[in-house]
This record gives sequence, C-alpha cells and structure tokens, in this order.
Amino acid sequence: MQDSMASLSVSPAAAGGSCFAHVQQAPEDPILGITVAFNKDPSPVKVNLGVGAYRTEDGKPLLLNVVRQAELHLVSDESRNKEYLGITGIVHFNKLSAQLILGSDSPAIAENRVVTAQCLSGTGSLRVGGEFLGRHYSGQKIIYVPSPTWGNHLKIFPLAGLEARTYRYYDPRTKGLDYEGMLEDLRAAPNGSILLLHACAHNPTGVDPSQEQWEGIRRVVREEKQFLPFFDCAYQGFASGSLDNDAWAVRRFVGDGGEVFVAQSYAKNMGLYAERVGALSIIVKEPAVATRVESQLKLVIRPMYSTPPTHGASIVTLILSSKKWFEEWKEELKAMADRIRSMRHELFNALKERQTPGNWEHILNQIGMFTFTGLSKEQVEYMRREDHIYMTLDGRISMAGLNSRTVPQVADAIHRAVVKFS
Ligand code: PLA
Repeated sequence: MQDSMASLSVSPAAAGGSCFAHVQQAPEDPILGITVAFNKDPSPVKVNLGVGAYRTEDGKPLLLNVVRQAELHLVSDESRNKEYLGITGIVHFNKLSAQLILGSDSPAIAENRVVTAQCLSGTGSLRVGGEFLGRHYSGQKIIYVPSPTWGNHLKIFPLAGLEARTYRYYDPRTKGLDYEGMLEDLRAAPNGSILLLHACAHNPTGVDPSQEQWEGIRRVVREEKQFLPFFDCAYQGFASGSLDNDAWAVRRFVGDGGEVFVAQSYAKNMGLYAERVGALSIIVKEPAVATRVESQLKLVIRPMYSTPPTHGASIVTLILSSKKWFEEWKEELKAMADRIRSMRHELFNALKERQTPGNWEHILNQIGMFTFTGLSKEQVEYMRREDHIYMTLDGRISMAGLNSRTVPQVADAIHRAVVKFS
C-alpha cells in the first residue's frame, strides 16, 4: 500500500521528465493571432486588416500629438514619482473618466452614486466588473452578450464566475440589426440577468441600434425584465467622431435612475493601446451603497494585480483636465474617425467600379472601426493565401488599417475571392 502511494506521488520531474510534458499546443488568439501570422509573412505587399488598431494614411501607428505633449510634460515634471497608486488608481482620473462617459452634468455623479476604478484598459475593466458581479450580484449570474460579439467577452465572463449566453443581434440577410430577434431573446431570458451592450460602434458588426431602438431596449431592460445593463465602451468618439454622441445610450440608461456598469477603454480613442488605460464605473441607486460597493471592489482588485500602473492614466488625466489639450484631443479623434469614414467610401467605390457581385452598401452604413463584410471563411483564407491580406475569419476588416494606396489592392482581392466562391 505504502509503496504504491509512493510511486504515485513521484513527479515526472523527479523521474527526469517535465511536469508540463502533457501541455498541449494552444491555438493563437483569433484576433491577436492574425498579427502574429501577418508578421511572419515576408511579402512586401501584405496588408493587416485584423486587429482594430488605427493606422495613418501611410499605414503607420499614430501617436496623438496631445499624448506626446502630455508625456513630455510628465517626464519634465520633477515633482512626480513612482509611488504605488491606491487600489482603484488615480482619483482625479476616475472622476474625469466618469464625467467623460456620463457627462460632466450627470446627476448620478453629483449625487455620489458612481464608483469608478482605474483598470487595465477595456479588457481589465470588463474582467474586474465581471468578478465583482460573480461575487456580489443578487440577480441571475448569467450575462447575455450579442451574437456575434467581441470574442473575448465569451472568455472573460465565465472566468469571472458568470454564465455567458447570447442574444440575437445581427441579421446576415439585411446586414443590419435583428431588432425583433433581439427583443424576443431578451424577453425569453430570466428576469434579473446581466445584459452586455456595446455602447457604440459594435464589434465586429459595425451595427448599432438607432436611438428609437435603444429606447425600446431600455424599456425591456427596466420595465419588463429588471436586467442589469453592462456597457462595453471601447470606441467612444470613433463611431460618430463626437464623444457626447457616442455616449448617448449609456447616458440614457443612467439617466433613468437605474443601475448600470460601464467599462471604458482609452486604447482606441487616445491611441493608448499598450498603456492599458481604462475605467470601470458602477452606477448604483444610493450613495451609501456606492461606498460599500467601492470597498468590495478593492477586495476584487487587490489580489488580482494589487494596484494599476500610473503612466497612461496620468496622460489621460492631463488631457482631460486641460481645456486646451481636451479640445486638441477632440480634433485629433475626429480626424481619425473621419479618415475611417473616408475609407468606407473609397472601398465601396472601388468595389462598385469593379462591379463586384453583391450589394456593398453595408460598408457605408456600418459604424466605427470595422466592416463586417459578409466574406466567408473560405474567401478570407483565400485572400490571405493569394493576396497576403489578413483579416479575422468572420470576415471583419479593420477599416483603420486601410489607406488610399491599399484600397485598390484590397478591392481587387475581394473581387477575386467573391467571383471565385460565389
Ligand atoms: N471591448 C471591445 C468591444 C473591443 O473591441 C476591445 C478591443 C476591447 C473591449 C478591449 O480593448 P482594450 O483592452 O485594449 O481596451 N478589440 C480589438 C483588440 C481592438 C483586441 O481584440 O484585443 C479588436 O481588434 O477587436
């Protein structure tokens, strides 16, 4: 008996092997893995339309001028140090972030009903919010996400202790919103579930509800189902070019006095991708609840990464608190949104010129960073193999990755793929 137990406890390492020999090769991430494959491709004409990262007309990443100015200011300010921040980050950053998404005149902020924590960009904000809900939400620990959605949602929330389910969102026939299907699915979901909504510029479809449709969704959420809305706001300013317009839906839901979670990211709108700057705001009904929620939020964050980093959030704080820089930022943001919109027109016109079979109006109608082209997996793989054009397998292209030089090349490739497989 003792002998057999001893032999069972002998680890492969002690026997000379690796404790990890059984570990299987994992697949690359469906989005970030596109960049890995792209980087390995030696072709001089390759084009990356995979990850949603802004590129200039020259195809280069953009460091915003205001960000550069703020960084220069930061490094030359000798009063700054590298002390640990508090668990929820820079207090001023949190206040400014809440104002940016909820509006500076938001009654919820004035009434101290908003708890904000600086988190690691949009992903970290979603994860922290998910963990908090997994521990403390008194409703159904089920989160409904749109179908399709940003793929990481389906990984983040189950790890946070929530069951993820989908609701109908996109209709491939109309290449628009399946509003009726969405409401039907929401009505069939258990009361008190959590509802993940993309605040604007839905990823991957580029399809947002109209204001009237948002209102219909809000009525179901508040009046029929007592859902908790959780907004993922990764593209504020990228949809319409206006920060306020893109916050419309969030403000509408907060404005009715109900409870809301919102995850913000500064990756796209300030071009701070690698700095990992974002915020989670939890809007509740009473200030006393907010105080207790904040205390528990700290208990979620502390064992996860203790405290957030300071550099990126300091940049954001400087820009949001300086009237001059704030105005400059809005201009730079609008220029990015405008360039993306002009790429929509160029690609649409190029396909029209080539008389590519099919209706491509959705390229013009969809909103934000992405076009959900409707290209099949087969066509996407063909374009990658034959033309060195990279996009996610669901046929999503990052419009920000296009420029006037690559549009004809991409249009030629789409044309060939469509003709070949139609
Ligand atoms: N939410 C949505 C809807 C997103 O599209 C993304 C990023 C995030 C959250 C997270 O961004 P952050 O953590 O960097 O703030 N989506 C990208 C990149 C741009 C990615 O997949 O990570 C995309 O290409 O879909």
